[in-house]
Amino acid sequence: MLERSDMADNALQALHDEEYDLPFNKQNLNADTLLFTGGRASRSLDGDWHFCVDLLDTGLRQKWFAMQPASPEDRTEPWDYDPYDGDTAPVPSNWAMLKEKWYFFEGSAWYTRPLDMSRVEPDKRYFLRIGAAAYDCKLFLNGEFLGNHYGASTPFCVELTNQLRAGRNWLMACVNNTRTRDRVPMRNTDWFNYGGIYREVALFETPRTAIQRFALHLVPDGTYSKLRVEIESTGPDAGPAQIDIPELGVSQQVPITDCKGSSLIDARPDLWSPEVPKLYDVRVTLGADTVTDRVGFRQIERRGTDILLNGAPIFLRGISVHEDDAALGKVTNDADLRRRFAHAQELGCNFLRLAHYPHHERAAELADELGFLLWEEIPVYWAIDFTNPSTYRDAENQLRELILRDRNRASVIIWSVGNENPDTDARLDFMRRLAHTAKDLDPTRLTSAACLVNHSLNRIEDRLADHIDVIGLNEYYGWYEEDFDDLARIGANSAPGKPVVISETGADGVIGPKGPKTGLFSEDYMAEVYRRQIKTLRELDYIKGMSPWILYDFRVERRQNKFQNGYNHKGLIAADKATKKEAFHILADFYSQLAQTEATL
Ligand code: GCB
Repeated sequence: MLERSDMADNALQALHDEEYDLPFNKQNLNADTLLFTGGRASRSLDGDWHFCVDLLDTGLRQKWFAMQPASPEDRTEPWDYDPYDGDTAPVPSNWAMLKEKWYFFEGSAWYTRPLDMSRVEPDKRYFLRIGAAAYDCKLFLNGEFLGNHYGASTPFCVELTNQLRAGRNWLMACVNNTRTRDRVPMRNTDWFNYGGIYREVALFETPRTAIQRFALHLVPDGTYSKLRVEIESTGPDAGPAQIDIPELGVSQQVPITDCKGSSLIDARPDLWSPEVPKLYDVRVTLGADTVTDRVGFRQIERRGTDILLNGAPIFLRGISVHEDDAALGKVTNDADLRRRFAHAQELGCNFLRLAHYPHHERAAELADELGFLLWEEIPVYWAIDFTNPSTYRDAENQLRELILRDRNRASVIIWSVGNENPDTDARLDFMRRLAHTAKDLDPTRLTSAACLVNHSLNRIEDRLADHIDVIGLNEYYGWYEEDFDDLARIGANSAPGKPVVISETGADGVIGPKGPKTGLFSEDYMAEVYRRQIKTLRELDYIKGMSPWILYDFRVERRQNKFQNGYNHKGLIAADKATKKEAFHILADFYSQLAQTEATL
C-alpha cells in the first residue's frame, strides 16, 4: 500500500505523465504466444467481473492494478476507484449493451476478478486464454503487468505459471476500444465499435511440455491420399509426438526436433464437402500432453477462372454476415450461430462471407459440421495507415492468429486480407505482404480481398489482383452507383484471368410502419435491386460466386437518417433475426435454380 506522502508524489506524476501508456504497450501477447487448446480441459472465468469505465485513463496513471483489496475503513489514502468493490459486468459482454450511458463509450474499462487456486502444481503450466477483447487488452495478475494484446477479434493467451499462487489471486484487465488512425481497423468503419471482453475467458493447465501448435490437412496434390501434420511444442523437448485418427486406421509417430515436427501420413479419407461434411476425430499426444480436434479433409484450388472443390468446379452461393445482435452486440452463442446457418440453409447457400474481421471460432466449427464453405477476413478495411510499420505488424499478427486458430477447419476456403482499400503503392505493398504471409502459413487455401474497380473505364482494375487467388468485387449498382448497365459493362470490359466473387451487393430496405413504401430505403426498391442484379450476374461467366450484403440488418454509428436510426438496413432479414424481406425470397429462388442446374450438370 502506498504511504500518503508517496501517494501524493504518485498522484502528481499521474497527473503530469502523458507517456503513461508506454510501459503497458508491448503487444507481447500475439500469435507467438497462442496455445492450441482443442480438446483441453479448461476452467471458465466467465461470469461477473468488477467493472468500471475509465475515460481519462486514470487507472493506468494511478496504477489501480497495484492497489490491494481493503475495506473502506481500512484505507488510509483517498481512492478514485476500488477494483475490488462496486459495479460488475458479465464476461463475455460488450459494455455498450449493458447501460445506456456506456452506449457510445470509447476508452479504457477495467475488469477485475478473483482467481482461486486450491493448489499450484510445480510440474504444471497455466495459461489464460481470452477469446476476444476489443481492442487493446492489458493484463495484470496480483498487481503485476503480464502483457497486452492488439486486435479486437482474435484470441490470445498469457502464461501465468510464474505469477500464480495457491489461494486467492486477482486478475485484472484494462480493455481499450479507442478508435485511432494506426489501428486495424482504424477510425472509420461501417460497423459498431463494440468494446469489452466479449468472448469466453478460460484457464488452461498443461504439463511442462505442451503442444503449442497443431495443423493437419489433406496434401493438395490431387491424389487425395496423403495428409500432412505439423506440430510445435513449448517447453523441454519431449519427442516424438503421436497422432491417431482411429477411423482411418492412422497411428503414427511424428519426430520432434527443437520443438518442431511434421510428417506425411498415407490415408484415403472420405472427402469433406457441403453435401457430405465428414469429420474425423484426431488425437495428438506429446509426452504427458494430449490435444484433440475434429478435422475434415478436402482440396480447394483455383484453375483459370474456376474454383474447384475436390477437383470439381463449384459456384459459391453465399451471403455475407456481420457478428452483430440487437441485444448482445458482438457476443454470440451456439443458438445464435445455428440460427444464422439455418437461415443460410433456407436461402440455399453453400458459402458465407464472415465479414469484416474474425468471427467467433464456433462459427467455423459449426460450418465444418453443417457443411458450409467460409470466407474469413481480417479488418484491413478502407483507409488504414498503410505507411505505418506498426499498423502492418498489427494486421499481420491478426492474420496469423486467425490462421493459427482456424487452419484445421475444412469449411474455411478463403483468407481475405482486406476490403475496399485505396489504390496506393503503400497499400499494394502492405496487402501483397499479407497475401504472401497467408500463403506461406497456409498453402492449402485461397487468398482474396475486395478489390477495386476503375469507374471511369468501367472495369475491375486492381494491382493487388496479381497477388491473390480470387478477386472479390463489392458492387452496388442500383444503390451507390445508379446505372445498372454499368455492371454489364464491367462484365464486358474486364477479362480477369482469375475467378471473381461478388463479395458484396445489395440495397437498404427498411420494413415496418416507419419504412418508406417506395423509392430508396423501401423494401420494394431493395427487391428490385436484387432482381436486376441477379439478371445481370447470371450472364457474367467469370463470376464464380456471390455473397450479397448482408444476412441481417446491423448496428452502426454512421447511419443516422430517419429510416436508418443507427442501423445498416441491407439485411435480407431485419435486426430481429426473424422478419424476412422480399429480397430474401428472391435470392433464395435464384440459389435454388442454381443448385438445380448444378445438380443436373
Ligand atoms: C461496403 C462495405 C461494407 C458496408 C457496405 C454498405 O462496400 O464493404 O462494410 O457496410 O458497403 O452497406 O455500404
